[in-house]
Amino acid sequence: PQTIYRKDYTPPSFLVDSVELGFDLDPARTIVASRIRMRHNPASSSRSIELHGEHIELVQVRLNGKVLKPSQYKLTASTLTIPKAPDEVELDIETILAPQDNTSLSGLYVSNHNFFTQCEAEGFRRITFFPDRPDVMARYTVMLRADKAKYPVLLSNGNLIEEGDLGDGRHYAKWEDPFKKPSYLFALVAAKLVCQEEHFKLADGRTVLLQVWVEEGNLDKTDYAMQSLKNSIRWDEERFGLELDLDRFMIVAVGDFNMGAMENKGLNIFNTKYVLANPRVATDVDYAGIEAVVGHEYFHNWTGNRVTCRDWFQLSLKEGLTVFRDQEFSADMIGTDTGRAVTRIDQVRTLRQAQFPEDAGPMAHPVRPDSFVEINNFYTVTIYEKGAEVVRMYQTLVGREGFRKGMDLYFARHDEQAVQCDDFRAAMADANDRDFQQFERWYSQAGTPVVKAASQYDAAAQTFTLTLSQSCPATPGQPQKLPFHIPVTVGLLGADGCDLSLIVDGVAAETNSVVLELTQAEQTFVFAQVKEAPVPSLLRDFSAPVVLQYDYSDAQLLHLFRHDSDPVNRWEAGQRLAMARLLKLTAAHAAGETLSLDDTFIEAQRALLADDTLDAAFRELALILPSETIIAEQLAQVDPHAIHAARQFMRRTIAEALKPELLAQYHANLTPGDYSPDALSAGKRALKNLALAYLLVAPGKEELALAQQQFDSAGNMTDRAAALVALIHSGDEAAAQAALADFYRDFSGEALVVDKWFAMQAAAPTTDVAAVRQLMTHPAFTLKNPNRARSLIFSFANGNPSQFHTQDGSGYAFWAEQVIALDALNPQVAARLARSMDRWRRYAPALQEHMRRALERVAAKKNLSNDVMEVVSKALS
Ligand code: B3K
Ligand code: ZN
Repeated sequence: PQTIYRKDYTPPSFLVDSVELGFDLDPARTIVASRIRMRHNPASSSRSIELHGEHIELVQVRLNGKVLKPSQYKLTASTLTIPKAPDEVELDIETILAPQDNTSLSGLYVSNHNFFTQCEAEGFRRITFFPDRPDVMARYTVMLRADKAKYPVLLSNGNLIEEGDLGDGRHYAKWEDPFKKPSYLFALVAAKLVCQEEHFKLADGRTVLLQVWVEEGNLDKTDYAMQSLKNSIRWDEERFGLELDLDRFMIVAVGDFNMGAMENKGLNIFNTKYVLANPRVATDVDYAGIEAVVGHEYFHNWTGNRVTCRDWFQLSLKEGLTVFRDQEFSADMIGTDTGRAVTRIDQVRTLRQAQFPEDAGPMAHPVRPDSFVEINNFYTVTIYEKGAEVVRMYQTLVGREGFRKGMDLYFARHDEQAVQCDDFRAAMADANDRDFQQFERWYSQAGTPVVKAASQYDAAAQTFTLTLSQSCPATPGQPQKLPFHIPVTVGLLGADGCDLSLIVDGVAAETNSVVLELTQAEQTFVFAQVKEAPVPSLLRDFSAPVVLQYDYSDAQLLHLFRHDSDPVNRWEAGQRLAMARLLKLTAAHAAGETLSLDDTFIEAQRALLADDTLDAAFRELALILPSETIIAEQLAQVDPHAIHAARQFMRRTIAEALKPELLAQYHANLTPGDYSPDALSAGKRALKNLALAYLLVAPGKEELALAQQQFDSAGNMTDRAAALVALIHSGDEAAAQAALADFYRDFSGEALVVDKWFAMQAAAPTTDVAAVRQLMTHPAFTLKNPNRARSLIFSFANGNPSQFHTQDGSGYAFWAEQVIALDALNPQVAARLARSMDRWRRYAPALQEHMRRALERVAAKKNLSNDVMEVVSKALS
């Protein structure tokens, strides 16, 4: 496989003014006629037309009306080149494809008898020959023709300008997109679907048509997606002054989809998981996911579509920014300060669970990568979540208003252009008169920076001196790193728990927190008029995606855990207290010692649990122990069984010690009445269900009865699923099996709920490889549907460490088999599963050996996709 480098970028030789596409849709033989008007790009020295095309049959190509002979062009498995073309060119190209055989779900494919497309990043070339690169932006007109009874709904980007019958049982629809766009934003849908629709008034007075399209029978699950879409439109108007630029905006749900959703211009296509919800089938987490993803795809209309990426190395330009926007949207929708903090804590957990490990592993890459083999492998937590952190840091450095000024300048400069991350950085710098030269390293250097803090209090001088130093571990291809520009938000707590007022390096801060800018390898900041020895609250609101090290004593952490005015750091103090204990317990277990837990931690948890002045959602987060994955990341050598045993011990000890409080909270946080997914109610359910989970760690009859009762009488999926998980983890195998059978019987017709049913079992520590293999024989299981494959196989490999990493290596052998089987169907999904082995070098030697063999077995497979090959060869290198 060939590596593609950012430094090799060259401008396109020809620019496209317009594209007319005609589709005669047939699952076995779809004919695509394309007319492309092109002109030579003065910025290019090449005169040859370079088109991409894959897995499609070329029927004919005409240039300015004349049929080209095969000698007049060069056709390879992935390109069509026409040398020495004139300045102005009209190309007519006819291709044939078989959507029903397309199991990769990239390009034009069939899902449950309906047609859908997915073109990002490079799927358009599976439909027709085209300069399939994001810096070629053109206007599209699309004519769709299909059987009317089978495909009554024909959709594409933009506006419907004509529709009618063709006489032979077929009909047509013609769509025109008024905006220039890159090919990756093209979409069509030809399907038997129904829609919920609404006319919606924009801030500028225009009325637009909003539609949510789903399969018949799912119409009762579209309300929340529609509501979220309307909220998104309003929010972008208010927060960023950005308006919907089309007369019509459509969301379409499809059951077979590689990722969450896709922002095609005016025609967003969604995984059903992020559209369909009603209280019976969807959990609070599902509702929050729908709000976030509907927002995310809608916000792409400006950050991604109107202003797009010059090349795929700039992917985070649109993804990091759009994730930041959807995060802010979700936070603003809750509206309260703690609500905002709760969303922030969730973001930090995701970073630690997934992004920090990526940044420390074989696939580590900068937010703006320098090379890749397969771009689809780079839709990563680094590009998305770390990218969002980078955008957030601008806002931390220049403030909300300054950030808005930067955004305004970005759109003023680059509307309808394909640009680079540097252009965004320049807009932020210029609008705020700031120097963001050094900030560029956040884009070019991979790895998670480590910030070490040390402090000294001088009682006589009343000064508090904080020394911050930074370093960043080596990552593949980057042995040495230069200092980053790191905003470190700091507050100081007095003995009474209140924030002290701050005077830093002679300047009085306006608020209780100050943003220190760490730009050197080491820097010292002096706080003046500090009347008492403070406890520093460092990296408030997680102001930078770094690992912060400070030698806190337990007493200091307990102080922060009780009093910090910054809820994120309050939570963080609890995590630090827990982590220190988990690491000790893990070592003790490995050494065969008996385990014990001190009262200090338990008492702190007891006080927090009973503190009704705190939001339930916050208390729930503060009570969750760091995950086994996050614990593993702290260790030079990972023993998954010791980690599991340590964490389970700690859970059991807490559960036993806090039983009365847990029961009290269980009952205090019931949410009777009609279900509502709002943050307050969801927070109560989360705390109540966490209490239930704890009570079921080592349950007696009463606790089992409580879970059973909740399972039987739950009025919503959040409570039902939580009760089922609690029963599965209770150790009462009979109760678990009975509940699982009931659940399946009640929900076998709901694909997304069946996914949950598989996922819960896959992640249970009682489920071993043999049990997963058994589940694969269930009639509802199929590898072909990505959601289903993820629910069982990914949940096992990534969510059940103590069973996946068994001593005999059978988990890894299973992994290798499934990667290979998936690769034959869907390389993108297979490559995601391949990532489960990223951290193999950190495991105990015996496990490592099994893991290496499993990786080698995959790497040795003939005809492996580039997708999987890139992942396993980087892991092995
Ligand atoms: N832009 C798409 C992701 C496409 C992934 C292609 N492998 C969804 C999103 O980020 O909104
Ligand atoms: Zn996105």
